[in-house]
Amino acid sequence: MSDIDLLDLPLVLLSNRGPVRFDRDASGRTVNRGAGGLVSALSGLAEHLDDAVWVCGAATTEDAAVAGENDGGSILVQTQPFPHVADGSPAGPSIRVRLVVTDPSAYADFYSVWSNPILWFIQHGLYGRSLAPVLTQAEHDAFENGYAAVNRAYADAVADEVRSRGGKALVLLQDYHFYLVAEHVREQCPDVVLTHFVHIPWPAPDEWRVLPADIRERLLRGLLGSDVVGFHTRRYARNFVLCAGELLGLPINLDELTVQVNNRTVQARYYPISVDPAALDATLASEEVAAHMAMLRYVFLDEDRQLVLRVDRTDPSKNVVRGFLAFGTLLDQHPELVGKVSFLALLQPSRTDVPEYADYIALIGAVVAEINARHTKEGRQPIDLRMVEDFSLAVAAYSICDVLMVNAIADGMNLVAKEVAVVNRRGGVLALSEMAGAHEELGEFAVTLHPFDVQQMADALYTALTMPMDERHRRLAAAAEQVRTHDVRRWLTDQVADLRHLAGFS
Ligand code: ADQ
Repeated sequence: MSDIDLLDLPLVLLSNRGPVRFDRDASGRTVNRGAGGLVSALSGLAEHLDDAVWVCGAATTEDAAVAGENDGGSILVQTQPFPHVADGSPAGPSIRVRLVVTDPSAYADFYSVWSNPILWFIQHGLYGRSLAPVLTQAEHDAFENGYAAVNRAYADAVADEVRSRGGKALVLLQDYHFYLVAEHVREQCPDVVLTHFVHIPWPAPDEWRVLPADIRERLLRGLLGSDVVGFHTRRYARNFVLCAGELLGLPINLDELTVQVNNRTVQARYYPISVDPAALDATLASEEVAAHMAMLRYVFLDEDRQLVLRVDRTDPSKNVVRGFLAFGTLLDQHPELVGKVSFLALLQPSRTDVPEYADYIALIGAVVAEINARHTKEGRQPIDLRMVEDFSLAVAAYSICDVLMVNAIADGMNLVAKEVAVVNRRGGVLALSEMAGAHEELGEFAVTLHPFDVQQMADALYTALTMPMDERHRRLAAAAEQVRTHDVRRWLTDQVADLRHLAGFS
């Protein structure tokens, strides 16, 4: 990690969910590491540096207690061989963590009113618009007292950490929860070098007109406090620059993807996030995955049968309902496939406190029941819907599926497609939405899905299921090569290299 070795400035990270989580069980306080590719990639960076701190939200009561015991300051957590608060100098890799505690009702307005659903829905194009959203005084208040107030609290914590490091640091901010943070941090610490990475799509200017002018302008100006605003794809970066031009009237350069803000030039860049192939290979080699694989083969793949798979959160943006409608259409139009092809869906219930998400889960159940009633043959149901979060099971299914369906309405990247490309051993075909960021890298090896066109998706599934085996293996090998050579480490080192350049170190 040569660029990271050369990182001569302190590093301050900010994300809503952090690298560790404190809980309490019968034995007392417990410390666990956060899950997921993003946390492991950023943890690898933070562990590697002498002077780094990770600012994040106190997610549990015990997190808040730890923050209180340390007067809101940071604590040093040794992460290996097992996570624990370091006593003195740590004897292994460690991360300094600062847990930010905010007022619960402000946090609820920040998280469950503005971040999810309003920003998420706008950025994924999920509002039907004839009846939603309805912005009342309650939403205006939630913005001021929730989103803006919580952003200010996190910005103050970040600025405090920067000041305690002499006022100059590299700052990496993550995602749509914190669009107002960069501007506040820059006001307090003008010498910072700051990247804000947005993990979800950035839509064109007119989509943002759903929000009142004052709010959308504040969000944009907040982000423009950064030196670099990072996205997964060039399309999102271009949309962001267009927004700055059209909604704020700032001078922009669409070729160079820059925005002029007073005497500063803000750059929109794209860094496609990815997976950790070595970690996936290790998971694939585990006994747990082998046991799941044997079970899945027995249930779904005897007698030359085929398996279509999807693995998603139950988020309306993932388009699960239309995906099942397309599979139902496929079976209607190709009765010879009934009993020969199964659809396994591993769905992780998500954000069930948001009414639209709860309704969506109910709709998924109803559509599956209807298709299964129509096409059950010899006691075998075509769709196996499992509401489960089980990564080992998911990896086992990734490795043996014939087709992976990703038909998102919009998706910043979609890591599931990249995971399958790395671990599939059956010549699995990616059936990939043109609206997923991953399509820019993997589309040429995939069968493209149009997420609103159920007939097109049914036809594409048929193409994938009947594709000659050598063609399937050729495409899968090319997709795997693309992902292995563009892994999550590269996502991070490319950003750090750009920041070093901005900070004048190269
Ligand atoms: P997500 O919307 O959560 O991420 P995605 O990128 O597909 O979407 O990542 C989901 C992860 O959760 C994958 O690692 C997947 O294996 C796992 N997962 C999903 N369902 C599961 C289940 N039922 N059981 C076990 N594991 C499951 C957001 C953006 C994406 C972007 C990422 C990273 O919406 O577009 O790719 O952040 O930037």
